[in-house]
Amino acid sequence: MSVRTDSLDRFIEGVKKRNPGEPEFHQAVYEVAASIVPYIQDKPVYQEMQILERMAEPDRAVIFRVCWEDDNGNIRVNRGYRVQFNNSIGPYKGGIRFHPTVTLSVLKFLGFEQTFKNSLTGLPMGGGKGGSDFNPKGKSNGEVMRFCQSFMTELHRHIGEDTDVPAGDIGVGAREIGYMFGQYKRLTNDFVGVLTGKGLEFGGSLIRTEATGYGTVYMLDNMLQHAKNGMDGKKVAISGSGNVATYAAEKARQLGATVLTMSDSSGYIHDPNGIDEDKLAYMVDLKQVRRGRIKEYADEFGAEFHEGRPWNVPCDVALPCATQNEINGDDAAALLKNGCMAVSEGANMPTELAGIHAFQDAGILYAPSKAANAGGVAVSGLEMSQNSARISWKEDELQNLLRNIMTDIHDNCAEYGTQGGKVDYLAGANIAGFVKVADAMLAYGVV
Ligand code: NDP
Ligand code: 2IT
Repeated sequence: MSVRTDSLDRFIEGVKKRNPGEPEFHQAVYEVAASIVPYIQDKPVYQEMQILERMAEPDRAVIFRVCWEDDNGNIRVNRGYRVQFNNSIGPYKGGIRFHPTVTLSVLKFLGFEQTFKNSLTGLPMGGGKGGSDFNPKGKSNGEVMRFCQSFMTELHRHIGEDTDVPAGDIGVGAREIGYMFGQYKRLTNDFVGVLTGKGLEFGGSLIRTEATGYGTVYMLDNMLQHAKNGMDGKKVAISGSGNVATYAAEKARQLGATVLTMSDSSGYIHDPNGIDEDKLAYMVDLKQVRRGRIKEYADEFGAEFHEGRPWNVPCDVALPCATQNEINGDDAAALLKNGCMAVSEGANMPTELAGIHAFQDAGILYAPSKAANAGGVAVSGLEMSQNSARISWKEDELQNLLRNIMTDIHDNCAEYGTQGGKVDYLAGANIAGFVKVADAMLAYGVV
């Protein structure tokens, strides 16, 4: 045990030294290394070939200036990034985030996580992530379009259907993907599947919009079934009210659960009667179309609105679907005290280490993001296949593929993570994701 702790500490010290001032990246690497260092203890080839050390180093990170003009004629300057983390098992693949909190550290954590997640899907995709500190809130359509065009004017040199295929993430949805795809096509004169999450008219895939949220609930359902339990009658607390939260809420309700909460960056609503189909449609119009604040939901339906996060609301299941580090140790303690028995992470790295330890110590079902939210990128992978073949698959085929991929991910995590009759889904996801990438890297020699 102490040998393992020593080598984990040494490894993390090295990562911190080489990547100063990048706390989110350190956190993500620690979370993975805590599973992988013990796993490779008796597998010297991974150690001799420095596989984990190489996996913690991105292939490259491109950083660029993005200039654009606002509606008042002012020149604005933002910073753009693309972190191409690892392409051992396929082209770099991962979303683009537009949010004022975007830094190199945030995108490196996301790109690192994406490499393991994409490996778990079983599809040939490497890991990458990009974005900008641009804040889309309060911007006009014209401003968002001009920003997206300027962003793509630089990004297009670095991506390609067989090189790097970005998609959406926080602040980047169908509208932004449309503007970026239009600019890529205009610059290169190529109509190819260089982005996923496209509109259905120009190469998008059915169910890509729903896939992340649905997949998060399928992962939950699979864990519950594995534990001889089920979704029916479960009370669910969800954070976020964007793409992932919306379709997690929809699928949870379809499988018989009651969704009590949703949130945005201003606070959360608590609806004890449950967010039904009509109320969810109202939420979509409020948050995705009108881009308003969530308190309006509470005013419309007589629900409660509170500032802060929803984790003090008693629930059986928590689905964090907003952003990173939104469940700290105290939030986890509050969830456990109120009887929460399962967590499935729609957002990337939403639980701080103290929260993860609390869930693990309590022995509840805990699906880490790299497994639980992999449905989105999995359907992105299917969009790439459809684009390459220049065909569109039917909805029921895609629904089945998504369901089956999530079941395979569950079973793979359970296979690698079962110890003493209990499944450690975090260790299982980390190890299952690692092995495929690591073995590909071994095959390539020292590169
Ligand atoms: P959206 O932009 O559609 O929605 C984000 C939601 O989270 C909004 O409700 C937003 O509130 C809230 N939010 C964002 N930042 C914060 C913050 N700092 N504090 C509190 N609330 C915040 O993004 P997505 O739904 O696409 O992404 C949500 C999470 O899921 C992210 O972690 C993302 O990386 C992850 N993810 C997304 C995938 C996808 O396919 N889109 C795939 C896999 C993971 P407000 O409206 O006030 O900004
Ligand atoms: O975090 C993620 O997996 C995403 N934002 C989706 C990435 C993708 O390429 O579909």
